[in-house]
Amino acid sequence: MLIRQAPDIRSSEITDEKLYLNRRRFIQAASAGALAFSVPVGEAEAQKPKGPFDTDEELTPYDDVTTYNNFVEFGPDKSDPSENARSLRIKPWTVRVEGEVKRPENYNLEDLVKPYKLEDRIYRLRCVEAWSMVIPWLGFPLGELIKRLEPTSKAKYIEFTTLHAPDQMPGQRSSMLPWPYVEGLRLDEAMHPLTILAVGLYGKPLPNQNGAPLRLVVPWKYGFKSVKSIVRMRFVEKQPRNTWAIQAPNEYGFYANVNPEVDHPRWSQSRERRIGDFFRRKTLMFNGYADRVSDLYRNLDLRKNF
Ligand SMILES: Nc1nc2c(c(=O)[nH]1)N[C@H]1C(S)=C(S)[C@@H](COP(=O)(O)O)O[C@H]1N2
Ligand SMILES: [Mo]
Repeated sequence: MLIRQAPDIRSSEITDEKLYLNRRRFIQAASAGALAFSVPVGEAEAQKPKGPFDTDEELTPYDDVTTYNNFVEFGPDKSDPSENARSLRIKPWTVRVEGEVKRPENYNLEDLVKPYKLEDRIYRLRCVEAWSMVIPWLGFPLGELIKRLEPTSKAKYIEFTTLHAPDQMPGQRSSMLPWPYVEGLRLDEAMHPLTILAVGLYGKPLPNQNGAPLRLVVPWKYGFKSVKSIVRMRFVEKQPRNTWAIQAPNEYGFYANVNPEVDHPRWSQSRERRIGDFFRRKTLMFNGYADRVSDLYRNLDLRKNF
């Protein structure tokens, strides 16, 4: 269940790499999702990491990124989201911005995203849990959007909420988690340039199972912080409660910074399996982004604030 046979992964890796690297023309993605953007992914661009945070590690194949998912709204198993997420309707899509902010409004997704030149915005980032992947996200820094929305001086945190639509999300018809899924960030974490809102991956609009049409990506935190299919962003004074901390407060906290030195109550967090690899590797502090983000937590006991 957790890993497939190594040879299978290898062959799919080769196919996907080829597909990706040979995509020389502009991808007209308008018909595939809610967003009408076109992204040139040429051979050179694909091979050369160029963003300030890009890793040069091997990308996880597209097929794995889009079939090994956690999205409990579509079922508890890693294969469920890719099988069940077709029922999600992402057009039209509205994001409600509210709370301690000067420009509260219901934003049409296209309007929210329009100012960002997405063709310049490919982020090759690691994400981690018990398994890990390297994904070329397409998106923009959340901080740029926050500046545009102008939070008031009272805003200390942002709460993000996923769509609640049991007719489209079969998992929401059961009580596996308290719905809708909610996550939060401290404002300075949200403003950090490594925190991005993703609208695509591998040069294409996000597949539904990966959180279409808009999701968070916070690469130095465990995967559950990266909330999918966002319909609301609320600027608040107090630390929001987040779904997994509500569900299992002794196992999951608010911060969820990747910390190999602190065990989860039921398992070690010191190693991870990179999808496609046979052996586990050491998990790095802050998922390898410590030099970029550890300053955010100077005054925080990371053992207590997990
Ligand atoms: N709405 C929502 N967002 C979610 C989840 C979820 O169940 N529902 N799962 C989280 C967890 S635990 C992980 S590991 C990542 C997985 O993202 P991926 O499927 O794109 O790899 O999504 C996160 N975002
Ligand atoms: Mo996860």
